[in-house]
Amino acid sequence: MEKENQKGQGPEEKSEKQRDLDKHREDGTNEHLTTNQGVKINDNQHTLSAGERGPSLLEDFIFREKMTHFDHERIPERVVHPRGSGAHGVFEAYESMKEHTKASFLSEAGKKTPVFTRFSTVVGFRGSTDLARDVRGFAVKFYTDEGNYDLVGNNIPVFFIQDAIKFPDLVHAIKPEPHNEIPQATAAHDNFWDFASLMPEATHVIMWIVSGRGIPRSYRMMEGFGVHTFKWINAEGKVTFVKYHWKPVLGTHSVLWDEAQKISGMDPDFHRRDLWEAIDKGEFVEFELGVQMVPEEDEHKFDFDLLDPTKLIPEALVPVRKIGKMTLNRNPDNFFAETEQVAFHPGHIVPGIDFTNDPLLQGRLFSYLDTQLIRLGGPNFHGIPINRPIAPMHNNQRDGFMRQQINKGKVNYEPNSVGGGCPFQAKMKDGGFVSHTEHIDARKIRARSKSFNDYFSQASLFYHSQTEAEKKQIISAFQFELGMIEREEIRKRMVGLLTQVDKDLAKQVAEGLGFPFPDGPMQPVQHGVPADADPKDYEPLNVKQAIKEDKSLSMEYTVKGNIRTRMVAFLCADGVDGESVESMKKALTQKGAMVKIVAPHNGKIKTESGGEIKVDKSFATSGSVLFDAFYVPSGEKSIGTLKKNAKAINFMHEGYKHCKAIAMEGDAKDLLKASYIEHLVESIDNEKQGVILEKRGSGLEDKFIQAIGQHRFWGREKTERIPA
Ligand code: HDE
Repeated sequence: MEKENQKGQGPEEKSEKQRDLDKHREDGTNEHLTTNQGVKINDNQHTLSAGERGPSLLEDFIFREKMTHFDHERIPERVVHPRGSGAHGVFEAYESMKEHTKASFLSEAGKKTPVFTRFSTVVGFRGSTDLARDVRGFAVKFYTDEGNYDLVGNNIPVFFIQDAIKFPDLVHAIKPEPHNEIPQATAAHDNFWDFASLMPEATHVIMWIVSGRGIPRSYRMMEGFGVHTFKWINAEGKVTFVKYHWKPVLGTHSVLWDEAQKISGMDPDFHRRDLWEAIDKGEFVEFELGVQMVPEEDEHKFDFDLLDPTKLIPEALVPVRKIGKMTLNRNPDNFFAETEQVAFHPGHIVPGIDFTNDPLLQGRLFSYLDTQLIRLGGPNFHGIPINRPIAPMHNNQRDGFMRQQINKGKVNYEPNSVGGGCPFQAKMKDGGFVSHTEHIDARKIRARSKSFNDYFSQASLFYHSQTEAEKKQIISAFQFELGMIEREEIRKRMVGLLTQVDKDLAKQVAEGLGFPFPDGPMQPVQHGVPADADPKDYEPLNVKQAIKEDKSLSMEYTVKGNIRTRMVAFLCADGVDGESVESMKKALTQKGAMVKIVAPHNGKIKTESGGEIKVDKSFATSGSVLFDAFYVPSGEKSIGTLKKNAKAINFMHEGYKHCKAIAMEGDAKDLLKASYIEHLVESIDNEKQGVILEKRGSGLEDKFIQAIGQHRFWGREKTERIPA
């Protein structure tokens, strides 16, 4: 058997990090089974025992080693973001950013830096569904030539809280409740909404989570954000504030909540599988890195505080400048060794980049190293292959559990003369890291600037920037989330907060929850305040945003027309017209879409002309929610069989209800007669609404490709009446 050769980077293209990892890669193909000491094992089937029916012997070092290792296989999962998926790749700078930062990896056009990226959900445990309504983590480790730089971001640009000291409360409130560990991977329970309703600063992020952003279509189709404002420093010491953005080349897309719930049952690894399969097929994953730059002197020009992590800078005010591209092109060889053991830390920065005084970021700088100590078992986690920098590493840190490095020499202190002063400090001109010498003259206090008290204006901006279809989803998401809680007073408090965002939104949510919306004022906004503080200091500021809406906040205006890696189901049965299958398949795959044959049974189906087609999925193991679009090829017998198959009919109902592109060739449209959607299809302008009913040769393929590129057709009427 040949040793496994990973798809992705060929040996000649291998990055320095890949060559570094190669030293640790192990492949047992054509090798003997051995103990950890390298002793070849002759019998892996039986424990050493006293006779055939006698007791096992303690001296069996082979058994003991194997069992002991197994007994210790588990490590604690991450306290947040435990479920994730990772991939290797490369970052390539588009242009030199030297004018603004001395960071070497951004210093010249075309410069390449290896990366490892991990996407994650936040709340669910390691084995939970990918489709939870949640924030997604988007953490990138750049192995730069000046040391590792970690950009540990999320797919939502704002956070729940303004101060790190509230993080344990937030996480306790959102995780399963402590007495019975219910519910899993969801915020839809009393504790979270109780907390949120008392933390008005969370309102903005909540608006994002209840929108489609909380249920992405794919890790490859979501934006990423650094969230905090960071500082860039150039060689002259000049500061520029930056906000980071990752823009997916395939656009930003989501699923609907009804789909998310069903996918969670059918394929809880949906996002994990999607990422893995795309890379495995050579469909590498691309994100452009963008920055919003604000000169230091403009820090106070905005009607919000740049240090407040519950605020974004609207793109309409400061455009995003695209400065490079990340391409994820290689799956990990081993999930645990790489994806589980990778240790991100916002404190891993390189010269040219620095922190701001965002109080959330400041707290994170403590938490990440602290958590790795328990999660990865000690202070030497930087020596685990996936975490090691490619930049040389020398210092006087020594010992500790699982030390990998063999530090040579007599000297382990500094200053020293015995070792000639080595390793020596680096001058700034030689790349030595120097913190930005910000002037601070302050009293020690526990308080926050009043400029942080605008809790609602950007939540309103977000809501008002959504299309009608997106607003509808937000309203029904609130109705679901708040409908799941038991305490009426929490619901009312939340609706009270929503009145600050948009009255009509609050009214519709209240209606769905079944309580009358008060004509008069709702109860005042409540907030956790320090014991001796004056609650007036926490009252919301009434800030008017400079703009009323910003298109970049709606997903409607994302990239369209690209159907690469979109999943299209072909509904077929015995007797299908083989040419109808082949010509559509050819047209779609030429554009990069993925086609799966879905049929009543696994194995093969026969075509009208006696040929055979391999089935990818049976109706028993599949469903419309796993696809972006579906096509029904012609073939009288095939259509006749599908008509009698309830799962096939349900497939169509769901696809229609979820506003996906549909194509039916020739007599295939007869299948509509067996469905509930026949009269709905009649009442709409089919093509405009993504239902293509044509014969081959009349532009069927092109029209279908165009429709898939539109992703969803919100104008379909009465979809809520479809029994699916
Ligand atoms: Fe994290 N966060 N976080 N977080 N976070 C962790 O670190 C923490 C925050 C983010 O794929 C933990 O290694 C605090 C914001 C990602 O391995 C922990 C606060 C953002 C990941 C931790 C925040 C993030 C983490 C758990 C508030 C977006 C997964 C395991 C002060 C900008 C990284 C670990 C991966 C993971 C602490 C808030 C992103 C406990 C205290 C804001 C993507 O250290």
